[in-house]
Amino acid sequence: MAVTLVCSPKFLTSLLFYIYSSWDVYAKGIPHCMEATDPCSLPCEIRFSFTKNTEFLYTFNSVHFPDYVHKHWKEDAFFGYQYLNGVNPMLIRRCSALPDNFPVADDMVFLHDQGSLRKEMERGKIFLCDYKLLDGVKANTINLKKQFLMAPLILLHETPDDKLMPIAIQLKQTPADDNPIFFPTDSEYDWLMAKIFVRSADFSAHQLNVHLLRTHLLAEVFAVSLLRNVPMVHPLYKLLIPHTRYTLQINYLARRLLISETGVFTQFAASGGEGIMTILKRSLSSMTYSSLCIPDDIVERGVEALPNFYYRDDGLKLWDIIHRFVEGVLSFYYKNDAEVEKDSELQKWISDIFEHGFLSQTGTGIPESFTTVVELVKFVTMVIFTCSGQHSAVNTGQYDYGGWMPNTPISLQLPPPTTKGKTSKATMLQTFPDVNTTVQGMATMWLLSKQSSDFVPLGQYPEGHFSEKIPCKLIKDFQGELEGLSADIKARNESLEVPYTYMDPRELENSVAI
Ligand SMILES: *[C@@H]1O[C@H](CO)[C@@H](O)[C@H](O)[C@H]1NC(C)=O
Ligand SMILES: CC(=O)N[C@H]1CO[C@H](CO)[C@@H](O)[C@@H]1O
Ligand SMILES: [Fe+2]
Repeated sequence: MAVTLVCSPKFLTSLLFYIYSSWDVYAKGIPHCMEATDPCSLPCEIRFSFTKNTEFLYTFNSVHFPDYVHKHWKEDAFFGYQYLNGVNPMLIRRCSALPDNFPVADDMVFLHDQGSLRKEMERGKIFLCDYKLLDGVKANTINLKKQFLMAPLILLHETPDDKLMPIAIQLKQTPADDNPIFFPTDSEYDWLMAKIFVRSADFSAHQLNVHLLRTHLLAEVFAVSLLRNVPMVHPLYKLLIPHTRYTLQINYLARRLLISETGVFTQFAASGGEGIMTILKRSLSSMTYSSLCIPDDIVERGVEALPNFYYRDDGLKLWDIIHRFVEGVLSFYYKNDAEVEKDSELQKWISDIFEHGFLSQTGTGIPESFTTVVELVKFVTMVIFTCSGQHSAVNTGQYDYGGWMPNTPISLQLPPPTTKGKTSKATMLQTFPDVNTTVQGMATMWLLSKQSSDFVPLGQYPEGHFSEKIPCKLIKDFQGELEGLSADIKARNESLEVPYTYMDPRELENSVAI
């Protein structure tokens, strides 16, 4: 159905309407975007090629991963696994003290013979996922029916056999008699329903915060600031422009087709409507620089030692490879910190990002200016990593994990159980979204997960912006290192039941292009 929508002649015409040259405010409290009022003015460098246009609109491909999910979606181990290697690996953190609003007592949980909850917490084996971002968000109305969106808290245990198992779920933030804490020892459908409400909350938190804001909208800010402030002959332009390919266009489409008043997300997701802006604003105000830099983020979340965390393993290696490349290129052009400090175009680039992307919030830790080469290298590494590996990690698996609806319901239409022992299979089926809502969600996730044929993999620079010998050599080295990582990931995959490929450099694009 979403496909019919995108194929309409009106949509085709609208594709031709565009401009990028100014900042615009789509909504207060979220990053600024390009101004999009006028036709045809995107330079071809950043416009979709014809192949991509037609493909985005018409092609189909089959993906079989949803069959695997169909088989395993009810399993606790698979539920835990998705916090590491599913589409949202960004939420889980080590739990060293229970939050006050999540009163799980030692004797409530069963820890596979591993002693008390407090002991396991001290050993660093207990993890928390907290969806407080969704607390009090007004849920949508779909097909004239009120929808339900929870703000759950989930406690997970790393078991001696290296599994990550959910041990307690509370669906609302405030403890109360009608807000029970669910356990795996509850009845089959009480526990399953609790997990379903978590998966549905994860859909909204992932799509709006982790995917839209933290990759798409940021990538647009980096790109618009580059186009506005940095001339084509500047090394920063040459280095970053390939990492902005198609980004402005895909974001224009996302605003028009997903989150506009008639957008698919607005109409069919539990957080559609005013919920979108509430969540985006809260997400932006809690977004920090360190959380965008994977080496810092992993340490801050205390997840350095979690087993089977391939997002982390591949992501850290990818970050290092990008960092070495960026360091090589930028230290070729900037011989000392003073050269960074007095480059006014570079300074304008970062100050525009600070102002229009992070709305001048100093608490984010985002630099307002650059004073050293080291700082510049780190920031540019973050930009390339966000536009390539990070976007792939949170984008590519959307249909894999969302293609079997019960694993990722985009909305739910009955409230969760308020007392135990009353939920049945019939309640579960009535809680799932209407078929027409499901179809819209699945068609969209399918479309957004597929790779296009004019895809440019990370580190390939067909436009050849650099001509000097040293940068060209650095590009070759970069490509060689990426090949090596790709080979390592392939070899690792051989022994995995579910291969993790979202950070394989061969499989990911230079830019946020879908
Ligand atoms: C979607 O399905 C629901 C429930 O079956 C129905 O009431 C509603 O009219 C349908 N909406 C559309 C637009 O077909
Ligand atoms: C999905 C994927 O890329 N799987 C690959 C994992 O590794 C094995 C062995 O190299 C390949 O055969 C799979 O295709
Ligand atoms: Fe995306």
